Amino acid sequence: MKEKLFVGRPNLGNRKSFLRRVNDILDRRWLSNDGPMVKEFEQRVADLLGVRHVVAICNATAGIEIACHALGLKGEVILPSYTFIATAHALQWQGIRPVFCDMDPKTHNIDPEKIEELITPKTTGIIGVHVWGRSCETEKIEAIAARHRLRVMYDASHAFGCTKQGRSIGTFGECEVFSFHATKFINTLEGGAVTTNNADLAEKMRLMRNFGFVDYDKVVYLGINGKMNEVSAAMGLTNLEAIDEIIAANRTNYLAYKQGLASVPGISLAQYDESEKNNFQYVVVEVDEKKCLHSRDEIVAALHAENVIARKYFWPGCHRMEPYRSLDPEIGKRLPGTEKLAARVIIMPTGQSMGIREIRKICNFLKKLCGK
Ligand code: T4K
Repeated sequence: MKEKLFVGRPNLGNRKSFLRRVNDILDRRWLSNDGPMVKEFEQRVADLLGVRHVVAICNATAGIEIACHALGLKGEVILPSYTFIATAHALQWQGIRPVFCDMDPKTHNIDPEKIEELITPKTTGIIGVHVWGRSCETEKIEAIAARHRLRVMYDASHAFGCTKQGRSIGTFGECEVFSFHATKFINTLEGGAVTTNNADLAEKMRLMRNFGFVDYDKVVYLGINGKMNEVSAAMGLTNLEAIDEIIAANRTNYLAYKQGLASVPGISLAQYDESEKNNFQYVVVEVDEKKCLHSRDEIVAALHAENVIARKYFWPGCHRMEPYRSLDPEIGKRLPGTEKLAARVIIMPTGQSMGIREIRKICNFLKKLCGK
């Protein structure tokens, strides 16, 4: 490739609409602190997901922190190790111990069968992550939580616009957290949101994202600065107007990869259930080293040499990153599914900026590289 192709190239809505909104913001001289653009963005997201409350946040990591704090999580919280490091760090940063659970290599999500054995008297909650936007097994997770009186929230960073049995992700658990980072399906430059049907929880999180202020001179909670600014909300509103185009581009790309890689020995593509709404933001290739001519790392290196900057999300798993690795050096033995899958996955470039011709070239390259 002449130019580098990246995973996470931002999807962009109509530039003129965005700039018009930015002009309005400048005219109003209202740049942050729960401004009109943020309110409009929250309402649009609520309508789209069919959820009662949306609290826009400056990024998903702060969103997870605020949600954990508002839910009163402490002690130990169970989550998958196969996630972006932010899910674990958001806990550790607040002095809560992340307890890593293995995942199911078939779904790439937390394995509910492995949760109960990790519960101790210190456990206060479970965070499921809808990896690649494919929902985790919410009924099983919530049944375990109910049995043990634990709180449940989801990291839905990947899952905006996705459904589980027709119901929008964003409406499960006590709350769910989305990321609107530049690399996400819908971006607000940087940003995130917590969604919930619980009015009290929503109100608490609204106050906590603004230092706990309830009035000009009155603070009622420990809070942080988690506010989304107006320009981010303008970007979000503009990109939401293009949501159908973005999904269509991602789906076309996913199908092109699926067709192009169908006959490559040892290479398979993680599937999206077409009976659900998906955002197709991640094209996830799995390499079976027993059947493939090359290892996952050799394939990634070969792609990089061709300017295709594929990624190894979430290698090597949170448990093998600091500080968790030093805190529990033996933990990998309890996470065989995570260790195996993290060593097999390659995320391919997709999104609006990718063309079918480029995808065909990539697939043909992989066919030549790995074909027998
Ligand atoms: N939970 C989960 C499950 C998550 O996946 C994430 C974020 C979070 C929580 C936390 O959400 P936020 O607090 O960020 O809202 C990237 C993203 O930075 C990160 O947001 C995302 N997950 C993760 C899966 O991917 P890196 O370390 O790979 O970022 P980086 O800088 O290497 O960027 C990825 C690629 O995107 C690059 O190859 C180039 C391209 N890119 C990036 C930016 C920012 C662009 O083309 N343009 C851009 O503006 O983490």
